[in-house]
Amino acid sequence: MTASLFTPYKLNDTLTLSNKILMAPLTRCMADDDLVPTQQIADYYARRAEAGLIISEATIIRADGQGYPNTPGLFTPAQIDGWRVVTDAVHKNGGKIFAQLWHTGRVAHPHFFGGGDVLSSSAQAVEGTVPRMRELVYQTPKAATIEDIKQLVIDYAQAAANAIDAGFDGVEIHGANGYLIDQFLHHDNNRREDEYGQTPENMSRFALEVVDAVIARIGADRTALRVSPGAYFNMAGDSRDRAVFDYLLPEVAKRNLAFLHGGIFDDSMEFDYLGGSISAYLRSVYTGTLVGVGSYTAETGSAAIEANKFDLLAIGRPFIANPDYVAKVRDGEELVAYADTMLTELI
Ligand code: FNR
Ligand code: 8K6
Repeated sequence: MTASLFTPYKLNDTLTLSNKILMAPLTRCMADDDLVPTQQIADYYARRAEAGLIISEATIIRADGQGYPNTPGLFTPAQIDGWRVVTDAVHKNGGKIFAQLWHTGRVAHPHFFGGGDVLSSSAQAVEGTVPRMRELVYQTPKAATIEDIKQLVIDYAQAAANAIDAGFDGVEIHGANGYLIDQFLHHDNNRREDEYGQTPENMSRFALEVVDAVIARIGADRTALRVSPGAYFNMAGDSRDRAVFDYLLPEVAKRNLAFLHGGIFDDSMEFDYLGGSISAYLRSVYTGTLVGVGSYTAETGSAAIEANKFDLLAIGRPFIANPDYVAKVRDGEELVAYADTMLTELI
């Protein structure tokens, strides 16, 4: 029933995965106060090295990208050294690991970085308060200037270079879930009237500039992208968003990235303006390797791969509950059910 997950998968001439199960990026808020990953975090990832590829928890590219407590960074020498301990531990156990590069945009809060502006595509605040820090109300962001945008692109590329320096096998650019890059891709947030707004080409410009800058530093073989064409988190959907992704994704496909990854919690969710689920929509517009995700089991994910709905399966919450997820699936052993209470500990 799950045999299709256990064959190797060649991403490109640089990287071959030993199986088709990816560990999805999972924020754990457990880095130390300098946003350095700890030895406990290294041990946590090392226990999961049997995954064909681990994608790290979202990792901020610079200080003003932080929106949650104790999320790790990749912009100081100490953070790079801390991640090197993680990647060494994963490699020692025979695994591979990509860093997920993150800037939360308007979901950032100055509480975490000592004050200053919160940047986004436009001055549209996200509603509500910061999870786990309920007293913090999100503030209205500053619309990034052209100068700000140029610097952000440079900082994504530098974080990618830092990731390689830290021993990662590659990076996944976090363009999903309503964070900075996604804030340019949806009309709910992007109200710009310059070359970064209004048309699909303009709204895709920032995402493609980041992708191109990262490729220039570390190579397309080691670069991946996660996107949420259906807005479902930190953002409202708009039927005009479809045209943005219809333009963006074939452009991304031309760049021969390692893979494209959907960003969604439940892939059975259907979006009217996309004509169906996230994976079905991505498959229809994107020609490269596609990672499916969102409330799959090994059985349903394997069946979806056999039906050619996507190529690789990312597993999130079950990997929090089962460090030995891959071995359990392979051996047909029962899995421990995930519960939110497990988030307080790194098992
Ligand atoms: C997530 N998810 C997530 N996504 C992402 O791109 N970067 C991240 O850092 C996180 N962090 C995160 C933390 C926690 C606690 C959860 C539950 C989820 C989303 C995750 O990668 C995945 O898309 C979903 O969890 C759906 O997959 P599962 O859990 O149904 O297999
Ligand atoms: C405290 C840090 C958390 C950071 C990342 C995101 C994790 C969230 C977990 C729950 C989120 C829920 C969202 C979504 C909607 C689902 C619709 C099917």
